[in-house]
Amino acid sequence: MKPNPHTVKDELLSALPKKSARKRAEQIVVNERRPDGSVPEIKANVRTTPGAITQRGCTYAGCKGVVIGPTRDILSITHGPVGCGFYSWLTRRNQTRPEGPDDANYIPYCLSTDMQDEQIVFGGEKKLRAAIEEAYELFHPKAIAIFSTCPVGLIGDDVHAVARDMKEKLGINVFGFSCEGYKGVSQSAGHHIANNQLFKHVVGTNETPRPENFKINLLGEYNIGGDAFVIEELFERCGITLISTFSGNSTYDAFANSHMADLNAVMCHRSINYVAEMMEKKFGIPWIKVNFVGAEGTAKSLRHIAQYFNDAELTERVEKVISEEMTDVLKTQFAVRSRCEGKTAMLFVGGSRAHHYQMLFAEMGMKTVAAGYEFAHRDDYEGRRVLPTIKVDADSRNIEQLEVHPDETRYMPRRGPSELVQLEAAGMDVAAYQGMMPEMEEGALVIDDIYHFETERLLEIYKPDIFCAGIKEKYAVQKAGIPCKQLHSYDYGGPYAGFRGAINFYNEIDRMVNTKIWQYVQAPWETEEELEVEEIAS
Ligand code: CFM
Repeated sequence: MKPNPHTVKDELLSALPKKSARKRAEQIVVNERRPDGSVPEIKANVRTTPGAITQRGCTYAGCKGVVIGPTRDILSITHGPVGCGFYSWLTRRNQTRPEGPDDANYIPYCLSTDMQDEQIVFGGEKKLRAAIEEAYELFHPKAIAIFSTCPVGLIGDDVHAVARDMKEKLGINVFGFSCEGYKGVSQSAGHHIANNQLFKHVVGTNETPRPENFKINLLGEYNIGGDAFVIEELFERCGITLISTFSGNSTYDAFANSHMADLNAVMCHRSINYVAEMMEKKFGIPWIKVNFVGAEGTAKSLRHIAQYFNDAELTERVEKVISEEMTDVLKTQFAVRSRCEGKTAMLFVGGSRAHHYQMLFAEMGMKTVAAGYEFAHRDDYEGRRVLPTIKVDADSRNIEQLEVHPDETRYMPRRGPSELVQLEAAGMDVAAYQGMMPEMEEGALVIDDIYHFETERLLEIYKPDIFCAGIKEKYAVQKAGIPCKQLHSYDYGGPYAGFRGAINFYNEIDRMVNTKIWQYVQAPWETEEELEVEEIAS
């Protein structure tokens, strides 16, 4: 029997003390799609209840790991005790492809100032300076980025002053990030901090003209498991020029030159919407939301890009690529549907994938019965139309909000107001994102910042055919006899983006939900033998 989501919600809340339950209730929502297109309000981007086991990461992780980490030729130095650097070293599967033997790639390295008690007491700026000089001598990079960890903020080291001095001394770009782990309620704060500094210190610093046609930036695609490689290849076949990707398979120069693009295509809205907005304001580059997860999403996104440039030849090439790819996609879809139709999935991950991957499951005939984000904001759930109603709390106010104005010489609106209206009339959302909930079924459970206790209860109540989360959840889920697909790292698989990625995903999930292995999972304490031992003991 299908569980009643309202009863499930009450059940999840019943474990909490009254006051906590009242607060938590606002973060658990049963989805409705109202006639005016709105969805229920959900509380998001707020502190986790102390004591709850959260899936979240820290602000440093969002800045150093997520946004800047995938860029191969910015040398990253973690200013702090060695653990922060060590444990964030190569833990995300952002791949990169240097163009030749001379193209720098620092991703395999881990650089840390290794702060000791002495620096905590007397300050760490001197050691940071020495570390930057040493790193420069060793690598001669184009740019160095410094990332602050919790103690740096607590003792008040001025990483920005050090960066300014070293920039002057070394003659390369050096910039710092005040991304102390505690700075926000989750890694989301780190995204914002990374966006700000990239925008201030890098974007627009390389004026090399780009004579090509159909120039775009892809924002919020991090090349996990090679996703960006698939998308890059699609663009190339379509004749779309990719100036830069923020930041999968990216380089410093590409960021610096990114203001030459005529369109920003935003894949992960949560992590990079700030750069999109700031580039619009400063340079006049419009942005649209795209999604290259799922064959349908990929086709739609390519079509929207073509529509934006409004060129017959581009449109023709895009249509040709789509039809070439769709034959195999549909063949695999047909095959897996016979085995997967009607099966159920739950997705609790990050700030954008819990939405995007529902599309892939739908293409296989599978239903998402519950989903949620770790650190998304209300606009990622309900759509950007709720932005004016989002209350700015003390935690958000803590993060710098850059004031951006049109550039005196370089502001050039790529599309006039009437052209933008036309694009919107043709079904394109310019500077808009509809959010996850309007695309979820009525009655689906939406849970923000899910607690581990809730994960376990959901597994027991719904017994979904697959649960998608990360490495911290994976083995607990599998011990419950349910397969877990990691949507952060792809379990060492992928790519899952684009058409070929979709085929990969269909096949992988088909294998996972149809294997018989899980019905043999039995915990040792569930066997008779164990019970007997227990009886003797009692
Ligand atoms: Fe964006 Fe990401 Fe995600 Fe994200 Fe992430 Fe990631 Fe993610 Mo892990 S940038 S919000 S902070 S799509 S690392 S590539 S998988 S939680 S859903």
